[in-house]
Amino acid sequence: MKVIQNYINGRFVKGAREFADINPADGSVIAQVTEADRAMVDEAVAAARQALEGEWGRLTVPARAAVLNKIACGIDARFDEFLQAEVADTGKPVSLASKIDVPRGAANFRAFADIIKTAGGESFRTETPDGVTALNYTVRKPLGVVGIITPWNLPLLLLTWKVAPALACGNCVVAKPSEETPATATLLAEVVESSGVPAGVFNVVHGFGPDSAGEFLTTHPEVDAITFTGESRTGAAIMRSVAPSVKPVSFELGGKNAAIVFADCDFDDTMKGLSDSVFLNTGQVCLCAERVYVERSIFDRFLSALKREAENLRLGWPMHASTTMGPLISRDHREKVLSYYQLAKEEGATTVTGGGTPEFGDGRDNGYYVQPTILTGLPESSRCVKEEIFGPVCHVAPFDTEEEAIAKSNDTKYGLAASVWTSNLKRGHRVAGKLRAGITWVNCWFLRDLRTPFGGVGLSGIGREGGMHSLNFYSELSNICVKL
Ligand code: NAD
Ligand code: 6OD
Repeated sequence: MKVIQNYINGRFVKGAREFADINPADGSVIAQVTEADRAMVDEAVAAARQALEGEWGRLTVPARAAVLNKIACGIDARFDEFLQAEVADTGKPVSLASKIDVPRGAANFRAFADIIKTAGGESFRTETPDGVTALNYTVRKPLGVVGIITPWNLPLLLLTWKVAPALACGNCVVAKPSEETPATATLLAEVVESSGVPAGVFNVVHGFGPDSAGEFLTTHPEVDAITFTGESRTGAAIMRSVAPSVKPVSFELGGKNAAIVFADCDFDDTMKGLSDSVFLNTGQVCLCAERVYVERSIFDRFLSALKREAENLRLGWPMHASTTMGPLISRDHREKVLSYYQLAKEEGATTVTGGGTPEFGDGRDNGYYVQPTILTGLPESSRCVKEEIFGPVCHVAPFDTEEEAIAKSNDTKYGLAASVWTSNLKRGHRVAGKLRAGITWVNCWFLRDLRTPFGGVGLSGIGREGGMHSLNFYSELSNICVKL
């Protein structure tokens, strides 16, 4: 049986305990993962701190950018290994992982290599009333040791989204990937090592959250900052852990995203985009739409078309090229999603399609598949309309006026993403400007430019990453004031 190891201070090391890495498509064990205990997390943090003082700390910005580009090439060179590991761990269709997850893993390193090379600073010439003149200018310094905690839905993409800017800014990193999807983090460690990154700069510790590697890392006094992507509730727990040492945090958390569909939309394009926004990655993208508001005049036509889209999804083995929807990540997560399917019925929903589990008559029956599901008829106050489900499911409701659609979309404690579908671009701009979300797409979804700010409002997070926003989180900006 394959063993997935930790990577600490430039060595691949086993922990005292092991846990199973499960293939969600059929429940089989892919590998054993060795869990880092507290002493191993301590060792990783100490190695990272020491590496700050060594060769890494002395590298120039162009040299660091060159290392990042080398890591990107290293991912490209082992594309198939990353692809197979990611698909096996997550159960996502190979067509999706080969288009988004693995290429983005490499693209994140290339993007931040470019961004750090071209980033300028601020400067001000100061003139006081009593005739003193000074020049102020900013310099960027690394934060130090950055703890990175990531989830299972886009494991490589979301890890590299944080590792790349952290390294670009000259930090050293200890990363704790999700216990559900450990494989590509250790593969990334192999690539980082072969790219000539000194020992201790990049470390991977495997394990769980509470009372395991996640908590050991977030409570560690020698970690200078925490960047976390995951559930809002976990973000709150981590906030409590870091509070005593007042560390900077960047939190990318959950969502209950709305889509607004106007009657004047390009119906076919909207249907394709909207269907992706609900069902892509089995609905396990933080940006997925779980609340869809449709202008009443096209409501029935829209519902029938979305039902057809859902029923045309091909639930299959993840490595088959024709598969368009894989399983959920785990047995526990399937129980959670199915409990919402049941709750919807109890809350009075009409289940337009789905609502249960598929039957295959083969090994997939031991996996964690659920049917893509469309609900309608729920009051806005119901739990299924208010709480993040994180599965292939949405609630569709009609609206009569633009104001009503905006008010309903904004009636949430979350605020990560939204989308607006209309051929009237004036309205698209207007509505997008009124939605309370970190990103609003008009006539598209999950179209990402890595230079743009990414993050959420309310329960969806704290701070922004992306482009210069990442540099601002992963570095300390210092002002130098020189009297002239
Ligand atoms: P999760 O919060 O359960 O776990 C995320 C990570 O945190 C894992 O590595 C886990 O081991 C670790 N963890 C859990 N408890 C911890 C603790 N007390 N201390 C330290 N670490 C701890 O999230 P998940 O189930 O892996 O991911 C799904 C969630 O992530 C959804 O809510 C989704 O919306 C959210 N998400 C948000 C974004 C975003 O960019 N806003 C992106 C992807 C996923
Ligand atoms: O595309 C990205 O860069 C990004 N951060 C996506 C997040 C998706 C959440 O599940």
